[in-house]
Amino acid sequence: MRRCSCWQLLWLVLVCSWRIAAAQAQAAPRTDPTEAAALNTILGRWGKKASSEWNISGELCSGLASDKTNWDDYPNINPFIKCDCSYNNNSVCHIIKLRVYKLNVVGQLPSELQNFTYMEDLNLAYNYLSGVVPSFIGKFTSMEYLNLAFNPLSGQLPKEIGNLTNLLMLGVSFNNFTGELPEELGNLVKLEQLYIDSSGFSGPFPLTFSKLQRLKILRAQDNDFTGKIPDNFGSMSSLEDMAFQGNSFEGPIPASLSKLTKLTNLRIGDIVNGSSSLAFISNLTSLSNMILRNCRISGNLGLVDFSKFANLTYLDLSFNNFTGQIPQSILNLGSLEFLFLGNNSLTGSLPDPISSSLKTLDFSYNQLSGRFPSWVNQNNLQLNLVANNFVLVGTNSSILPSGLGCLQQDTPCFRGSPEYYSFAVDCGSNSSTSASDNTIFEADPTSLGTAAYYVTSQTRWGVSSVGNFFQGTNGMDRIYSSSKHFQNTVDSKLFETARMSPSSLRYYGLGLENGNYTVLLQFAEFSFTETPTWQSLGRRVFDIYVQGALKEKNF
Ligand SMILES: *[C@@H]1O[C@H](CO)[C@@H](O)[C@H](O)[C@H]1NC(C)=O
Ligand SMILES: *[C@@H]1O[C@H](CO)[C@@H](O)[C@H](O)[C@H]1NC(C)=O
Ligand SMILES: *[C@@H]1O[C@H](CO)[C@@H](O)[C@H](O)[C@H]1NC(C)=O
Ligand SMILES: *[C@@H]1O[C@H](CO)[C@@H](O)[C@H](O)[C@H]1NC(C)=O
Ligand SMILES: *[C@@H]1O[C@H](CO)[C@@H](O)[C@H](O)[C@H]1NC(C)=O
Ligand SMILES: *[C@@H]1O[C@H](CO)[C@@H](O)[C@H](O)[C@H]1NC(C)=O
Ligand SMILES: *[C@@H]1O[C@H](CO)[C@@H](O)[C@H](O)[C@H]1NC(C)=O
Ligand SMILES: *[C@@H]1O[C@H](CO)[C@@H](O)[C@H](O)[C@H]1NC(C)=O
Ligand SMILES: *[C@@H]1O[C@H](CO)[C@@H](O)[C@H](O)[C@H]1NC(C)=O
Ligand SMILES: *[C@@H]1O[C@H](CO)[C@@H](O)[C@H](O)[C@H]1NC(C)=O
Ligand SMILES: *[C@@H]1O[C@H](CO)[C@@H](O)[C@H](O)[C@H]1NC(C)=O
Ligand SMILES: CC(=O)N[C@H]1CO[C@H](CO)[C@@H](O)[C@@H]1O
Repeated sequence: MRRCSCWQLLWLVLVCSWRIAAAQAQAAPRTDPTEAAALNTILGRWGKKASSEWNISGELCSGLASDKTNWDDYPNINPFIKCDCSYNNNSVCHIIKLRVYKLNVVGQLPSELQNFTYMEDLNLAYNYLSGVVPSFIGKFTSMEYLNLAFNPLSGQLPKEIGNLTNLLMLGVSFNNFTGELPEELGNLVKLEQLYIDSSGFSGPFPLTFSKLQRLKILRAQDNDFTGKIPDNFGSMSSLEDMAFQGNSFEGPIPASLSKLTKLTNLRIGDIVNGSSSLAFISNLTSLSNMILRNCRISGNLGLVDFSKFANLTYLDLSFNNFTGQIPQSILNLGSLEFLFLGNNSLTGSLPDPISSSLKTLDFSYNQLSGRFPSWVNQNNLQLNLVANNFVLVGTNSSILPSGLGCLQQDTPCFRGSPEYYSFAVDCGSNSSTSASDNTIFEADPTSLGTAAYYVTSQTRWGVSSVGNFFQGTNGMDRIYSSSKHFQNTVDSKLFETARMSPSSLRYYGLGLENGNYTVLLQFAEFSFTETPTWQSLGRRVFDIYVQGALKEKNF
């Protein structure tokens, strides 16, 4: 048996080598020498070598780099290229794709790149490329996919980018640009996806975007865009996914958005002034995720008919000015899982019954009243009812997390009989910690989900957390821990755990004597590194309120 299989092997080897010989006799196509030299220069300067699957030392456009395989099937060959070898009667190869992805390359966008005049797909995302995007970027007129996301690129985005009229996807999220978006972006009429989250842009959004008739995905969160959301956005009729939170747009939200009936994801937030109405959503019935948080929207929510939104799974209308009752039509939606209505002026009592799909209900900070319906008991339902006017006496509130009585609108417990002068919390910690000044920081170990609260057994303090990491990984930890040693503090241990909340996190001192208090909040950063890597890009930004008064903006 053994001998036999050896013979077979030998026979195969012979056939194969004969085939290779025959192919080579037909004169294999050669990589354009200028492009080959440019690539070797670039990768040499960046100190990047190819994996063994790609023959970088010899003919660049050979093997997997030149065949018809999809490079997405070989994510571990990185850096990597793809070539088109059909030029000059199949004798010349041009490099049409280049990826140097997530390799923490430190440097600038090299001028040698401009020799790749046939480039269709350039992916340099997740590195540490600094400096400006050179205007020669406009020469890549064959480019379809350009991804420069997660780099510290700076300066203005050059207007020449508008010459890339074959672009289908442009990604520049998580960079350090300045200035306005060039209005020439409106020339990219084939564009289907545009990612400009957290990239430093400011000023008004260009009106020319209305020309992007094929644009499906527009992500522009967390920049400093100002002015109104252009009224002509309603003509971007292919839009399916639009994300605009974390800017400083003025209201009102343009009514023309009502024409974007293909939208499945709509995220607008943090509108700075003006007042909007919710009327524009009435025909956006394909929506699956609707986030209109902190948008200065007013009106009677009870009069809005949600029954047409059959596919809605996520609805966040928190931090607005809605009045009226919670419409039964919301709670009946068969697909709805997350509902955030906190911080409005909703009145009335909780409706009955609710859809079994619901997992998270946030009604905190409204003027709801009455008793609790039976469903508050529903298995694993996340339910935040703090800061309302519910009737607790005579209600079976034992089914709810304890302490709700102390967390109603006018903190009714301890009225007239305060007991405490201080409290201290080690956020997210499993055990209490004595700090160097002998303050005892109490443990705060309770896992709080998307809409939850609790009050300690001594009713000394409580905490409420609301929000969901949108499309975050399941079970994303809300208590963060680190074994890092923190400098500049003698109480390093206090910083080893922290709570994270995607929308609002509130701590309450209960039963405190009247008087003036000193509030000491201590923060440490332990997620973004200080290394020259893409992991260092970004920063956590939040506002701090004490007793309802804004103390720090974009801290
Ligand atoms: C590539 O382009 C640059 C700028 O046009 C040029 O200086 C360089 O010599 C070219 N060739 C190579 C191999 O980089
Ligand atoms: C790599 O390319 C060189 C030159 O084209 C060739 O001689 C060599 O056999 C190739 N190696 C592999 C592993 O394909
Ligand atoms: C292209 O190459 C083939 C085979 O190598 C040859 O037969 C044919 O004449 C060439 N055509 C041209 C236009 O050069
Ligand atoms: C981003 O730009 C600012 C100035 O605009 C600079 O202070 C900061 O260091 C830059 N960040 C990075 C990561 O380059
Ligand atoms: C490229 O863009 C610039 C600035 O937008 C423009 O002046 C120039 O004519 C464009 N070049 C081509 C070849 O389209
Ligand atoms: C909104 O704020 C901008 C800039 O502060 C101001 O110019 C504009 O008039 C304001 N609009 C309204 C409706 O208050
Ligand atoms: C919704 O569509 C109907 C029918 O096309 C139209 O009459 C109505 O004005 C639209 N509503 C909004 C808010 O655009
Ligand atoms: C909901 O989604 C399904 C499946 O994607 C689709 O067929 C249906 O048209 C959608 N409904 C609405 C109201 O958009
Ligand atoms: C929202 O309500 C608050 C308090 O009731 C009020 O001061 C504010 O002007 C309202 N904002 C809008 C946009 O209606
Ligand atoms: C309160 O609710 C709990 C849990 O559902 C149940 O066991 C208990 O019997 C209820 N008590 C009253 C008085 O209804
Ligand atoms: C609290 O501080 C304010 C302003 O500093 C002062 O006017 C007030 O008297 C203080 N109250 C008490 C009870 O100390
Ligand atoms: C009661 C409460 O928290 N109200 C807040 C609701 O949201 C607006 C906008 O963020 C705040 O200004 C209110 O203080």
